[in-house]
Parts: sequence; structure tokens; C-alpha cells
Amino acid sequence: TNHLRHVESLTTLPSGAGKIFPLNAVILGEALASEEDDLIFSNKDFSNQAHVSSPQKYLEMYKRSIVDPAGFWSDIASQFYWKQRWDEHCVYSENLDVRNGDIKIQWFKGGVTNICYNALDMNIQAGLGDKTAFFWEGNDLGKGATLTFNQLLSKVCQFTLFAHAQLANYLKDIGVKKGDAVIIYLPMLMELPIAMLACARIGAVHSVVFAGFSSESLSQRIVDCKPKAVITCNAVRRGSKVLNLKDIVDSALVESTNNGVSIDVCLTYENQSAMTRETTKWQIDRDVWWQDIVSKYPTTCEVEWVDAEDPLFLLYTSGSTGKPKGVLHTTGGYMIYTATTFKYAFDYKPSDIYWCTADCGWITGHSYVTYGPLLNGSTVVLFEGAPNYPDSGRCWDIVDKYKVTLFYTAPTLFVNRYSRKSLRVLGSVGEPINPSAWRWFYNVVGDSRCPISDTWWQTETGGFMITPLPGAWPQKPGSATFPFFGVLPIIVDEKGNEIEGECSGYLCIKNSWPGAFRTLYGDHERYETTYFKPFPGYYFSGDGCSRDKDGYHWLTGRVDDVINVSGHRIGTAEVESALVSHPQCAEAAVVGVEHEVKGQGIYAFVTLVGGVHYSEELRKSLILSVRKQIGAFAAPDRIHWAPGLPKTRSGKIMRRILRKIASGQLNELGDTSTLAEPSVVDQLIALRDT
Ligand code: 6R9
Repeated sequence: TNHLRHVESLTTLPSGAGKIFPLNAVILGEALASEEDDLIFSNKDFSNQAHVSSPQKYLEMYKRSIVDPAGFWSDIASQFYWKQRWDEHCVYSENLDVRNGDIKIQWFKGGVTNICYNALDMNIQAGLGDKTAFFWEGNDLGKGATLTFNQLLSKVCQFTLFAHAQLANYLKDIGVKKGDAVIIYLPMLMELPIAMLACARIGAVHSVVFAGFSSESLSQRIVDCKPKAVITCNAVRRGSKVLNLKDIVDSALVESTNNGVSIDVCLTYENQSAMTRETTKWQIDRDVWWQDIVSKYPTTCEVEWVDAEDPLFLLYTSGSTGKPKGVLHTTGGYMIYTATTFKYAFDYKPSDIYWCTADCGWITGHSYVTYGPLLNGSTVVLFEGAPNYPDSGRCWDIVDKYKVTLFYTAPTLFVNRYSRKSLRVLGSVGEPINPSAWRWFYNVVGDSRCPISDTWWQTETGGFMITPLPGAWPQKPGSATFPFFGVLPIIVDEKGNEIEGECSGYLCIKNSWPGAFRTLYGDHERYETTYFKPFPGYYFSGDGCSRDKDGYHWLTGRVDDVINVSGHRIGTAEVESALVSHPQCAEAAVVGVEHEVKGQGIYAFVTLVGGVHYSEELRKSLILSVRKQIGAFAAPDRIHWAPGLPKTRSGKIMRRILRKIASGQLNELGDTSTLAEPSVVDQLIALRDT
């Protein structure tokens, strides 16, 4: 009943004299928009064919998911293959309150299944064997490959047998078995998801390390999870450059040996388009060529059945302090959650061609390149290269070439002005998308025809938490809209009190959902301290959020990105959004710097639209734009002209580096090796005083 009350509070505003938020208003056919409400209605044809065709349908499903989570999720889980069904009396159990003992989350306990079996074998049994699972597009134009579901399964099986037989029999009898960790350090070759699925098939725990991480970062992760093997390739082409990954792995392995963790097997894929065997450094008792071994094995392989709560993977993610955290996901709940969120948030249909630009080195590449789409039997485009190589039209060429219908990317990748006829749904992830970028994505890329799924979620959440469902309800540019089924987002104030109605504060989740992470590997205490102690009783996301009078959610960025100027809390995202709405501003990143009088001052890095030159006049008009949209207190103290912003390959702006540049701590920039374009940093420093 507590849950139920929450649903009611979500749909009716306590103040505001019986005003109902638009989902209900739409149902009732009332007039919706006042002038400042920028509501974008989905077109009728789209809604009619959508899985969730109306706000009413959403509310029905959402209410059931909150009132009866066990029934709601059991019904969905029943559509998957389970060797043995879970305990019906206890579909889930949760303790999210540190005051009641250890934090513990379990879903489908007692159930026995395998995610690889569900993603491949089950789809093949359903007749999809000859359907394309992967379209692979290489870095260089004209390089590509295709795998059907049948072929993918064969490759995965050969590889699992490699893991079983080769390691067990030949290499010191160490055998990778259920529960062992395997580190995968590969670029976006098909072998990356193949290796992930192979681990899942035998119950091994994969830990993919993004192949842009430095050898120090890699060795740190190796030392933490002590894998039985490391899988890599000799080199990769990225744009016009060749990166020698094997060298990076070699030094990481030296480093980890020095720290007491030695690896017996380094399986290396020969990526001929980048480097030959002859020039690859080799350690004969440790290194094995993938091509020499794997294809010798049979193409069928038994499945290792695992418990729903057995670990599926570890993925390291950085916190605001300390060493990276090994986020641990388990099998059953994650499987159900990624599959379901994928289906609904992209309105997936069997004829869709889906492309997510994320790398499998990030959570998005786990949940929404590999598991979510394959569990649905979707055709997935994998892209090895960089979005701007050989030129900035590359993304759109790929969309055209494969007739992509569902396109999922990060706001910072909206690079060029094209619209593509095949597109049906657009997705955005990773950062708050500001309203003007949203409008551009919607109007230009999607030709005012494609709904946008602005998906808010985290490595920790496993899958989408707050996201539009295409066609279900009107959208607001820049808002992630409403919670996914089974998710109870709440907003709390500094004291941890839940606040309702129109409000802003810290975003927490009040219940568990199947895709939630279960612990930080080897450090359950840190798990509790970081996520469950700040606001006892809730999972704390680390993000700020406001809810408007209509109940829409607006993510305002990490709370560590909040700037406090003379007592005013200002989200960096708000200022950025105001700057970007200026017609001559292309991108903006705002950080806080120490300020004698105000506590913190606002420092804005700004890139300009092509052909526009920086001037004193423009500086003033940019500041005016912020004063106008937020208020004088939010006016940037400093505008720093930027030819480009430092971003990770997953498209996130590295504010840590910008903060150091802004405060003049140029010797403390830290690790810049994960940047897509490390040279941007030098350019920014050179322009500091202009
Ligand atoms: C999936 C992913 C998580 C952080 C999260 C938040 C930001 C992600 C967002 C978003 C606003 C969205 N974030 N999606 N902010 N709107 N649609 O990116 O996971 O790498 O763990 O990052 O990204 O700040 O807390 P992860």
C-alpha cells in the first residue's frame, strides 16, 4: 500500500487543486500545454503500432509493476528459458535499508538458467537461425562482415571449448570454470561480444576493460579481479592511427606480476588490418594466437547452467574518489531487465535494425549492444571505428548502409546535419541532453518523425531507469520523462526527506529492480557506504534531478557537478543548456572554480558553431543569454574559448580535467589516456589567457 500511495502521488499533485499531470490529462483529452510547456506529441501512426500505445496503457502497466512486482516480473521471466524455475514464493527479496542490516538484493532466487542460451539457442529454436545477428562495420571504408545467429552460436561454442579444453588440459591445469574471472581487452571486433557470450555460456565472469584504458588502469583491474586469462588483440586501427594493444597488455601484465598477480594465458586475436604477427611482441609460454587455436574446436558446446544470482560480469567504473569500483551484475534479473527495457524503450520490432554507438567496454555496450538486443533476437550493427573517420558523415553513412531503424548514441556524438529515412526511434544516453540539442536531434536527424528515448541509467542500474517509451506520451525536449516499469524514483532533500510534487533534489530509488547491481566486487562495505548510506532506506544515484509540475523528470547532472555560487545551487547542466541555446554556441562545459567572494565561481568552456569567431561582443552576449535564462547569479565569471572539449570515447566530457585547467592546476591533470583526442587538452591550455 505504501507503493500504491507513491503511484498516486506520482500522478496527482498534492498542491495545485486537483491538477493532474499530463498523462492523465491526455487520457481525459484535456487541453495540455500552457505556453511554457514545450510538449511534443508523437504521431498517431507511430503510437498505434507501439508496444505501449498510450499514457493509459503505460499507467496500467506501471501501476501493476509497482503494486505487484513479483507478478509483473514473473510473467515476463516466464517467457525466457529456465532449466529450473525460481522459488515462486519468493520472486525477489530486498533489503535496501542499512539500518536493517546488510544490503541484499535477490531476484528469481533458485531459478537456473543461462543468458547465452537465451540470447542464441532460444532464438535459433524460434526460427531466427539465418537472421543476421551482427553487421560488423570496420574502421576502414569497405571493411565489413556479417554473422547470422547460427554462425554466432558456432563461434561462441568454439570459443567456450577453447576456454574449457585448452586452458584446462594444456596450460597448467588452471581451467576457466564457473565463477572464474576473465578480462577482455578488445576493440569493437565481433570477437568482443563473442568472448562475452562464451564466458556467459560456461558461467565464467567477464570483465571487459575498454581498450582505450592505459596499461596502469588495466593492471589495476587485473590485480583486483585476478582473472584466469586475458583476451586481447595485437593492434587496432582507430581513424588513421594504429594502436598497439598487445604492448599495452604486456606492460599491464608486468605491472600486475609486480603486484602479485600473474596471468598464465594471454589469448591474442590477430587483427591483420592493423598489424602482422611478425611485428607483434610475443611471450611464448603465455601468449596464444586466437586464430591458431579457436577454430580447431567443434562448433557445439554444452551450456553451464547457473543460478539466477550467480555473477555474470564485473565492470569497473570510476567513483569520485579512490580506486575504480568493480560493479557486479548477476544473471537472472539482469537478463530479464535488459531484454525488457530494450524492447520497450526502443519499441523493438523483429524487422528493426539496431545500432548503438557505444563500445562494449562500457555498460551501454553490455546491456544495449550485446545482451538486451540479442535476447530480443535483434540485428545489431557493430562499428569498430571512430564516428568522424574518414569524415564527420560516417555515422550517417552507416545508418544508410544498413538501413538502421533504431539509433542509440550519446548527445556529444550528434555531429552533423543529416536526416535519414530509415530511422524510426532515436536514443540518447550518458549525459543530460539540453533542450536545444534535443530539438536538433529530433527535428534534423529524426526529421520530426522519430520519438527520442532519452534514457537515464547507470553502470550500477544495469538497464534503463527513467526513459520515454516511444509513442506512449508527449515528450518534453531535455526531459527523460517517467520511470520504467518497476522503478520508483524519488527525490530527497539534503536531509534525506522525500519531497513530492514540483521539486528538485537528489535522485534516489526506493525499491529494487531486477537489473540492479548486487555488490562492488570484494568490497560490500564500500557498496553500502557509497550508495545506501547517504540517504538511509534508498539507493542513491549520485545525480541531481527535478520533477516539474507535470511529473516529468529532468536530470541535472552529477551532484558533484553542482556549483554553489553565493548560496545558490546551480547545476552545470543548466548553465550549459543556457549557453548552448545561443545560436553561435556549439557546445559548452561548465565547472566550478574557487571564488574569493562568492565561494564558487562559474567557469565555462565554450566551442563555437563553425565559421563563427570569438569576440568580446560574443562573450557578452553569451553571458547575457545565461542571465536571461537562469538569472544574474548564474552568469559565468569566465568564458574560455575552446576548439574542442576533452571527451572519453563514450562521449562524456571529462570535467575533472576541465576543473584543473580552470583552476590553473596544470600539473595535476591526471590520467588523460582515456580521452578520444588527448591533444585537445594542450590546445585548451594554450588558449587559457585569450
Ligand atoms: C549509462 C551510463 C552514469 C551517469 C549518471 C548520469 C549520466 C546517463 C543520462 C545521464 C542525464 C541521461 N547519465 N544517462 N544524465 N540524462 N539520459 O552512462 O552509465 O557510465 O555509469 O554513467 O551518466 O550522471 O549517473 P555510466
